[in-house]
Amino acid sequence: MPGLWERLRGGLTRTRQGLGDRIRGVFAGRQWSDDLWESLEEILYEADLGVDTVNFLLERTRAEVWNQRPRKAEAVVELLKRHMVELVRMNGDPRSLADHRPTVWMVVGVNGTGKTTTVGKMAYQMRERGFKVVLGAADTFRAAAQEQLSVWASRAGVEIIGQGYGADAAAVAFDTIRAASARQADLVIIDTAGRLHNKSQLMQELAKVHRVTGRALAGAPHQVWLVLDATTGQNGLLQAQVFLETVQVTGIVLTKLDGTAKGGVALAIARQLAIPVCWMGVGEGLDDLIPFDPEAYVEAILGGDLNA
Ligand SMILES: Nc1nc2c(ncn2[C@@H]2O[C@H](COP(=O)(O)OP(=O)(O)O)[C@@H](O)[C@H]2O)c(=O)[nH]1
Ligand SMILES: [Mg+2]
Repeated sequence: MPGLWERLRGGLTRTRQGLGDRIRGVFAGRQWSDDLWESLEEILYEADLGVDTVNFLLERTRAEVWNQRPRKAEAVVELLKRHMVELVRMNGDPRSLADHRPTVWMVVGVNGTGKTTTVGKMAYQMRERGFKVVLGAADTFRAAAQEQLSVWASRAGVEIIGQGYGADAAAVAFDTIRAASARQADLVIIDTAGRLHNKSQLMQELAKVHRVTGRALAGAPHQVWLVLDATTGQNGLLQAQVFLETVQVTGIVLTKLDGTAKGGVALAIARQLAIPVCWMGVGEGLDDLIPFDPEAYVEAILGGDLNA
């Protein structure tokens, strides 16, 4: 099994081809000159960073280039990298568990972004670390939803609580937390629906799940993870907005980074949503969820080979 760094680098291959490799193609071995700004700007735009994020990063980099007057073009890339790392840095570690048990995580997002898959991967990872995990099947809108989560629960070797298709999602969340408390579990992860009959109904349901969760256990949910599909790039950010207005999202899971060149969208998320990206999905397997690390991420999209 390849290590975290190899998996991250592998998952971000297409993004690196669009960003790092192109920048190196233009900059490698060259002296810095101001007409290179234009090439840099163009490459960043094409990587789907968005106007605002590109301007933000380039303004900061420009100010430093002005002061430091680097000779080599590669030195400018190093300055840019530092600003990217700053941008995606998070405070503390939202992935660590709360002091008291159980910690409750709620997973939300548009249908098909990878919520259920992410819940399964998180469960596996936390169980591997020795925690007792219970899953709540609160996507009761689709007939097959609970079954899909059950498959992940058995793969991950954790328990699942559900009431089947059509049940009240908030009641499922409540039950799950009560059962997990009784069994002295460490972590509850609640999967939710991404689609109901209409958007406002979905948002009402999520708000209710959130509220009832807090009634089952004071302080819960401790984290609300919003799952965004990286292949949707900037559009995904627009979709995210409605979730942000409804539930207090505390961190982002960026999925499907494998097979897209839009992995730079993590920078745009940090800048436009001001919510940290905390996890990256790089495949469909149990092991394909990587805790986000700012330095490693920037090195993976812009860098040469760290291992070299
Ligand atoms: N390649 C890839 N596929 C993913 C990833 N995460 C989820 N998927 C796939 O996306 C599809 C939808 O996932 P699902 O978890 O059912 O989404 P949900 O509707 O949000 O619960 C499934 O086919 C998953 O295998 C990822 O990180 N990479
Ligand atoms: Mg699902």
